[in-house]
Amino acid sequence: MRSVIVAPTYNERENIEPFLRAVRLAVPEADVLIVDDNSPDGTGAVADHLASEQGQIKVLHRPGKQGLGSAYREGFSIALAEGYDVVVSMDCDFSHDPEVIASLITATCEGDDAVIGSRYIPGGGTVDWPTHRRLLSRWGNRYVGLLLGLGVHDCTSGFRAYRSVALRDIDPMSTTAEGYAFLTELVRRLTNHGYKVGEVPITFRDRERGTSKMSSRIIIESMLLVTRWGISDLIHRRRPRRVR
Ligand SMILES: Nc1nc2c(ncn2[C@@H]2O[C@H](COP(=O)(O)OP(=O)(O)O)[C@@H](O)[C@H]2O)c(=O)[nH]1
Ligand SMILES: [Mg+2]
Repeated sequence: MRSVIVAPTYNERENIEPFLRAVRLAVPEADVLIVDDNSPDGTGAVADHLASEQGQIKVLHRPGKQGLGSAYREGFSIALAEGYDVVVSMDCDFSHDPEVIASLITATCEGDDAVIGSRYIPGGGTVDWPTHRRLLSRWGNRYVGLLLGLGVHDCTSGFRAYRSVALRDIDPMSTTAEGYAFLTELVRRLTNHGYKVGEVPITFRDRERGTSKMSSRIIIESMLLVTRWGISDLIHRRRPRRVR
């Protein structure tokens, strides 16, 4: 099983070195693809240096900040073209514990087409997150559950492993969302295609270094898209019933 960890970075200078070291220790056999959007703080150059020092690390340099969804689209496209069996996605700010990567990869080997590190199943949770972030994430996921009914408890967690066959089939490159909606859209496509999506409990810790890049624009985008998909699902589900 060849696996690659795709990690988008924007202004993560203080995190990138400890992150890459922790990943190497946790999953020595996995490769890493950093997708850096020309971080003004020089994250990309630090990543390049570590890549030449440690090996098994590639750095994709993009010209400027284009959003999380766009970074994953490009990162996934490279990972799929390079023939990895499993593609892992995660943040590089230690909100996602590198120690959990192995259990996500194992779950894909044991029958799940995709596995989500979930905060909202027994054993999972969030630590140190400000109340407004906690409420937004929790209620955002409840809203997704209510409208889309995907049967997944944490659709906005970016800590995941995908079997490449399933990821390729749902064509992430044809998505357009920039932020959390991108993550929800992938779950929606996976379940619509009949793929088995598992969940592994994780504890999400607020970052200790650097700052969040998520904006209210991203949150609004996410809510609007989820609402649109919910309405569209409703219409499409009703249509066949009316015909019959
Ligand atoms: N390449 C790239 N990475 C991004 C962008 N926005 C966020 N990231 C990275 O995506 C991950 C999650 O972002 P973060 O701001 O921590 O989101 P939060 O945890 O929801 O507050 C981090 O590793 C960021 O550096 C972007 O526009 N481009
Ligand atoms: Mg973060």
